[in-house]
Amino acid sequence: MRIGITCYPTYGGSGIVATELGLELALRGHQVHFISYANPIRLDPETPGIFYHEVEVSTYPLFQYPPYSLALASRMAEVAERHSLDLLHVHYAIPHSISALLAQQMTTSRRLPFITTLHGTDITLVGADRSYFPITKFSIERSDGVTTISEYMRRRTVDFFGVENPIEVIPNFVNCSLYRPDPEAQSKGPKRILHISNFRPVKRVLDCIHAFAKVRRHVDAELIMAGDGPDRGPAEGLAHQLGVASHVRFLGKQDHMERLIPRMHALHLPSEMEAFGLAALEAMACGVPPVATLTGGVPDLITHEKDGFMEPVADIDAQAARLTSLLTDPAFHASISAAARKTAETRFCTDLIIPRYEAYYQQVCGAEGTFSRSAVSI
Ligand code: GMT
Repeated sequence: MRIGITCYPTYGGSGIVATELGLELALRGHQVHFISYANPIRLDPETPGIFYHEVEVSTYPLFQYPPYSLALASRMAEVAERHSLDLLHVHYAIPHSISALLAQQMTTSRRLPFITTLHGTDITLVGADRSYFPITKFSIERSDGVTTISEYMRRRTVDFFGVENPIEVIPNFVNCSLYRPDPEAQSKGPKRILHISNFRPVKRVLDCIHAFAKVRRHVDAELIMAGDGPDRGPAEGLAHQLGVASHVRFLGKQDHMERLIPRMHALHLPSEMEAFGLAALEAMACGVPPVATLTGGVPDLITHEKDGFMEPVADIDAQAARLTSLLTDPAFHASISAAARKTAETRFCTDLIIPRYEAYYQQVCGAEGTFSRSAVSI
């Protein structure tokens, strides 16, 4: 098939999922066209089957806010016509879904179906905002297909927006060959706790520092903070205030998480809300047990006390206790680590999940009557 994918190209779970999906689809013989304002991180545009089309947003003195959504719609329609796309698949509802709807209307040669994948904050924060609620609801209702990444997200979308169109749950996935344990790297140096996020308030990064200060009372550990965002400064300040700054490393944005994660001994994900928790899945695939919060779609991924832990949001003591036991009891660590890897392999590997997207594309295109067998390149 010929698929147009649009996502936020910078750091963030939805862009990562969209990029990995595109790469996997290309490997399976599909033609994938990324349409965005920047080349998505993790995307090598030289990959066979992958094409990248930049959206240029011209400014004009009248435009206090340059209309990216309109420039995106124009580019989507142009790419769809020029490359005979079978469908558009947009990640994160606002504004991508509305741009896709416009592109569909601008495509006159045939009907161009579009699928929207809801990732989390597009529903729980942006979509819940008064100014975006109506357009988010409209974008879901007008999509030819809607997927989301956890059963929690499906329920929440239906309950909150009252939409009646079916929403397909296709969970996040991980490449289990790329993300894999590295016991030798783990055996070197001190015990290491990892946090990965975009350091937004919803991630509660300060809880990582508070919990780490408690862990250090029992074990000579390091905290590795990967990513960047508004709460990085406050987290650095808190590390100094609590006297642990020399044991905390802020790495900033990282491109190769598959190289970093296997060296760690635990992942701390204390988020207020997680629609799924892709970082936890990537850690589990590397045999790194996650200590997360009992929130949103996390229970779709983690089985508490078997392949990871879920403690209440803001319960620093409980989270620190779990991290401490993982770092101080090697046998316990080994059993959770093995179970975490097994969960990733048996439930969330690319080989299991990508065919579900392919089947859904066929279903949506079939329903539209636009999808022709001759367009299939596999
Ligand atoms: O919060 C992030 O990490 C970014 C955000 C996004 O929309 O880019 O991530 C959401 O999508 C990820 C991929 O599907 C999910 O794994 C995250 O749980 C979800 N984040 C939240 O719900 C806060």
